Amino acid sequence: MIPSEPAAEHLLSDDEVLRFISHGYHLVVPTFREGFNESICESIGEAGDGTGNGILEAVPLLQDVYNHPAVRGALVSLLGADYVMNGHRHLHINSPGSRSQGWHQDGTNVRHHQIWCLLGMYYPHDVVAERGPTMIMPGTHLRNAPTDRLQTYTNIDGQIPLAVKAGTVALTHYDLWHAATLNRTEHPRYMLKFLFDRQAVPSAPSWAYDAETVDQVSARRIREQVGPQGYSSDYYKEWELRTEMWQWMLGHDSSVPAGAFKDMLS
Ligand SMILES: O=C(O)CCC(=O)C(=O)O
Ligand SMILES: [Fe+2]
Repeated sequence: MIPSEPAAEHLLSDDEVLRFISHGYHLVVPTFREGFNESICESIGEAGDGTGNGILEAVPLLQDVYNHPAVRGALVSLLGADYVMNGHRHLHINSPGSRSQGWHQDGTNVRHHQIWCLLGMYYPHDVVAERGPTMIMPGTHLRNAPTDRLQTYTNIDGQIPLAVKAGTVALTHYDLWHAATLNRTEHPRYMLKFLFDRQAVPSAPSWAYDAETVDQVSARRIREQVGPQGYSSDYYKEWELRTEMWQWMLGHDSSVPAGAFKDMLS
């Protein structure tokens, strides 16, 4: 499948982009051809663990996941039309009887509050709660955390297990806190992790921007409370960070040089 510009219907709305800014993730549920996810599972079983960055060569069909118009629509909306797939990717096999991972943010602990990199997690089979879903904590892409302390946290009020339907692609901000959970079933849980990089500071919205309703939508989303209810001074900081990220996405702030944060991530 040759990727082309996503049709307008596949671009995210203002509300979806703003929801990503406040929650740090967006789920895409593409409709694949009959038997597609099953074929991927079979090929993964044959390729086995240890393919590392070679998983795309081992299972070339995976390219169709990220070329799917609904997935491309979300990627273009969040990263701009010229985004690129990063060379790092990994098949995460969560085997029966595994233990939970500690909470973590991927990469070195240099965080930023723009959208330079997305983690794309594709699940080729249904993931029920018992089959070791990835746990995420919405909103934490704006919470810088010491990695050594973070891994000692256990259950957090508001955490969400990605118990999803086969074919789901979860796009998260690179800094979102997440962890694999224990697999209580007799079947391995597969997750394909691919990274996507933004190439340039936004100069204009790359999603389905609607000038008529955008102010109303943004006012609501920027102040939305994500995570545990109750007073926290962190919320005030978060509202500022969301405002800055939104202005940046709209193309109103070019003070961050292109690539400045990408260099830190690599
Ligand atoms: O397998 C998962 O659900 C998450 C794995 C993960 O986040 C990691 O190994 O960095
Ligand atoms: Fe991770």
